[in-house]
Amino acid sequence: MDPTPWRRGRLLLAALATAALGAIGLSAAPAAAQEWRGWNIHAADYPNGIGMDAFTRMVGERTSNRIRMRTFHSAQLGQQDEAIQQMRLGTIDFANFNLSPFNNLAPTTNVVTLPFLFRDVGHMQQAIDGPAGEAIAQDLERIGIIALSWYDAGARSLYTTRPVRTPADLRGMKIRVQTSDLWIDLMRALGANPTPLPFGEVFTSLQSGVIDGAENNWPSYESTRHFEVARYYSTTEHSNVPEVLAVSAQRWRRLNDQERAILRDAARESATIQRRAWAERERVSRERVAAAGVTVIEISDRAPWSALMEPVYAKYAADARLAALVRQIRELR
Ligand code: GTR
Repeated sequence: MDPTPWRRGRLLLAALATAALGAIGLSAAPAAAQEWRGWNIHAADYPNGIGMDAFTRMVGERTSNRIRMRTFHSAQLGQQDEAIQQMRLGTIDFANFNLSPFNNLAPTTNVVTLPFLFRDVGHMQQAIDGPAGEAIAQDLERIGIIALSWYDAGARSLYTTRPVRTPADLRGMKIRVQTSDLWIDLMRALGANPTPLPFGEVFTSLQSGVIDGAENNWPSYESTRHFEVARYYSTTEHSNVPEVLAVSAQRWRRLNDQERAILRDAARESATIQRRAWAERERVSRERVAAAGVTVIEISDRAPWSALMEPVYAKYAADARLAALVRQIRELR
């Protein structure tokens, strides 16, 4: 039977309302709330956890809880390489990652990992908030990961069970690296014996003597308590590789423009919060390990270290696109 004129009017109004809401990116029926699972390698009180919790809170508020995010801190959802695979499959929805574990998957991440590339943290931020960040975001999107903002990770230095003052002291020492070819070659070029291991296995490997050292920033050295077993920290500051706050492309595809803008803004604001917390935590971590009696070996002359890095640049920044990016980063003032 034909709808009555009255019902026809109602149907028309409903159709118009749906079209109008559609035009501004909302759907007429209230969308079911989405539950998102987030991965974090660090504890909740680490600067990155603080940043992620700020991000999820803002997204919840700004979407009236249509997108409810929960971060599983302390690698509860697995180690880093597995988490990257899960992000690509869409079984983890968002995460904060260091960029090094992407080195073998996204070529431009090698550039920001390169040893002794950045003059200081300000220079690194300029690059990652500018040309390097744009190039890396494109590379990551190709592997199913949407970069939303960039977190600080300070400078990485060596820490060992025996004192290391010069590259010669490193000769033959087994040093843990992240799973990345660049890191393996970098450590080899310094004369060490690189040992790729997940972050969560470093403490016991140091304790049992499987490795003689590792390398990381002050907050990671301190928060993991690696300083209790590797008592020498040599301030080589060999890499300033930053981190990304990212969303799985599987999820991203299903968001409307308004939701995407909310996520991007919240991610950028969370990066400001993370960076502030980072600067503070670097200072606190350094004090804590000094108070625990760690020997800090100040490396004031980095020339003998950086001189050995030529083969790493030759291999990982040779490609024209990557070489151009390195040049562009060096020219940033
Ligand atoms: C930390 C970083 C982690 C992880 C770790 C490692 O500084 O925040 O994401 O990459 O280093 O060395 O595995």
